[in-house]
Parts: sequence; structure tokens; C-alpha cells
Amino acid sequence: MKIAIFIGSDSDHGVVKDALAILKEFKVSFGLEVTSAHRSPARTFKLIKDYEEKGVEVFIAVAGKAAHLAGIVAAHTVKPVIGVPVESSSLDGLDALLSTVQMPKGVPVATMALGKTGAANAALLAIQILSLKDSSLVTKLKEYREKMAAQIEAKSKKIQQKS
Ligand code: RP5
Repeated sequence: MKIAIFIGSDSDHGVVKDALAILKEFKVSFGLEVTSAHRSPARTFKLIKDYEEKGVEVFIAVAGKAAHLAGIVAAHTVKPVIGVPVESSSLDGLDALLSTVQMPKGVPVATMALGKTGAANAALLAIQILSLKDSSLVTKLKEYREKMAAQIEAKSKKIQQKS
């Protein structure tokens, strides 16, 4: 098991769908858990230890509102922690963004963009971290970028044909 993904609620599940698809595409093993910094703190602490024992190298924490999940995970591990704020509140995620990004000096959280985009980038950043020790992932990451560039070129041609 290489990556642990914690989501603060089952209502965050849709936010990580693309991220999970990316991890599957890269054939990187992951665990997914619903756990909350506030509503299930004891479970969260236990999961951090359990996943460390399973050999997890990167944690991804996804949460909305007063989003302390990534910070709490970062406080309990020295593995890299990637935080994804979710726009699930009446403040459209500004609360979650600030709660996740404004970590005190000494306990970093690599904070992504809000929502689905941030979750997908969290998966890619986690793969990039793993690729430091696994050159097959470097190859796959380069192929992923090449595919993306080809898609942009194809979209440009399509727009030109329509114009
Ligand atoms: C956060 O509150 C969760 O991460 C979720 O984004 C938000 C709403 O959770 P639910 O009330 O839908 O469970 O803790």
C-alpha cells in the first residue's frame, strides 16, 4: 500500500473520483477511508498508524468546512501530507482552503486547489513523490503529460475547424 486517502465525509466521495481513476491508471495501490478530524479523531489517529504500518509513503487528506484533517494527519506523521480543501460549505470552500493551507511553521501540508481539480493534482503529486524511488512511474508521468499535450493540440484543431 503506497498512498492513504482520507476523506472527511462520505459526501466528499465525488470529489476524489478522478483522483482514484488516476491512481488506478498508474497502478499505484491506495487505501480510501472516511474519517474526520473532529467527528472521529480516535479513528483518524489509529488509521494514520495502521497505514504507516502498511508501508504508506504519502497521505492525502480531503475535507471541507473547518478542514483540520490534513493538519491533524501532518501532526501525527513525518510522511508527506497533501491537503485538498473541499467547497462543501456556504463559504464555497474559502474556509477549507484557509484551514488547510495556513499551517504553522514546522508541520507542512502541501495544499492543492479546491475540489476535484485539487484531488486529481493530489494524486499526481503523490505519484511524483513515489517516482523519486520508482523510475517506472517517471516514465508513466512523462507519457501522461505527452497525452495531455496531444489532447490540447487536438482541441485546438477542433476549435479552428469550427471557427
Ligand atoms: C467536512 O464537512 C467534510 O469533509 C465535508 O466536506 C463537509 C460536510 O460533511 P457532511 O456534513 O456532508 O458529512 O467535515
